[in-house]
Amino acid sequence: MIDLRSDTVTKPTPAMRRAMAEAEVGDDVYGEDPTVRRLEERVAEMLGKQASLFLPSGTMGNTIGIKLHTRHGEEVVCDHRAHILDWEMSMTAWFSGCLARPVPTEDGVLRWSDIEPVVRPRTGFPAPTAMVNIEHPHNMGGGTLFPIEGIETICDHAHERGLKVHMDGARLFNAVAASGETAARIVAKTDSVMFCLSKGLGAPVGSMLAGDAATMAEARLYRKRLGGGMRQAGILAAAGLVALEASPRHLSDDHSNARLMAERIGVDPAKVLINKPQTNIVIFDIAKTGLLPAEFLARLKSSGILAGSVGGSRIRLVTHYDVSRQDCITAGDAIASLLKA
Ligand code: TLP
Repeated sequence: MIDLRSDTVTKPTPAMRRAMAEAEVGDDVYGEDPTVRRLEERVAEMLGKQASLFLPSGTMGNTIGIKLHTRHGEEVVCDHRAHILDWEMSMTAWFSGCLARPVPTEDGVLRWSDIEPVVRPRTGFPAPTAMVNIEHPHNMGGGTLFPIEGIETICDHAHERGLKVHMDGARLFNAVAASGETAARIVAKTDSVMFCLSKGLGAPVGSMLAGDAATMAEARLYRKRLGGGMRQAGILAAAGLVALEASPRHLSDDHSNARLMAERIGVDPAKVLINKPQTNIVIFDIAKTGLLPAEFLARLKSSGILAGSVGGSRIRLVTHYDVSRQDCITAGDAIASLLKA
């Protein structure tokens, strides 16, 4: 099977497994796991933030990020296809007691001019706006990238208005590979950032949340409340450290494989693909085939290809280090002939 459902399906590399077997560990709820500490220090250094926190998942990172910057009854501005809005079990409401204020965008990439009109003051009638969520790269937008100036402008204006900015950077290192900017520059003006070790970087488990030291000390308490206090987690952090060192250099291959696959799919690309891939995600629309997503996916599966349905008539393919260039050619051609038929 060529598994293009997500980059979460990657298996740990032999180097990760070795590091896991040999990891020095302690009880991380007591703050005594040396490998977790090493990972948290390394991530803080790479991102230019004072501190970071190792977490079981990206969803927990976003949940805590939102909690840190809001109080019950406030609003969180995001785009209308944001992961926090559609794919995280309404944690914004469930854990933080806040409303999401979705702003329509073409491709997930917000501009301050989209955000400004929905920022609500503390006048006693509307729910006041507390924060802005930036998803970079944008998953359901098709792996799209914010321009660095766009991120900086959003942060500057948000801060002037007393709002915080959280970055859902689940695939931050894909953004680094595609844009050539450093991770530290991308996140410099954000108040918090989450990224996943377990997506394109290939670690089996784990995400990181970073920000200033006081905010991360508070984040540690929310992690415990959510049941995310892990004990000898150094076994997992060890794989994360390998992922951080070894994987970023392979991400541009994933991006060129995604572009290649999109080109092979390319029957009438303007009408089928939602955009030209900038990172490792290809999304296309099967509305004109007259097939339901489940039918289309079943036909692909019978040709040895796994893809995912991401709402409406949209199908998503995600490249990663466990699919080769040849796999992407095979998948692209199979999809093209299915679309033609
Ligand atoms: N995304 C998953 C699914 O949930 C859709 C995927 O296969 O792409 N932010 C973004 C932008 C994400 O894409 C994801 C996972 C998360 C947060 C949540 O991370 P996890 O799955 O670790 O909770």
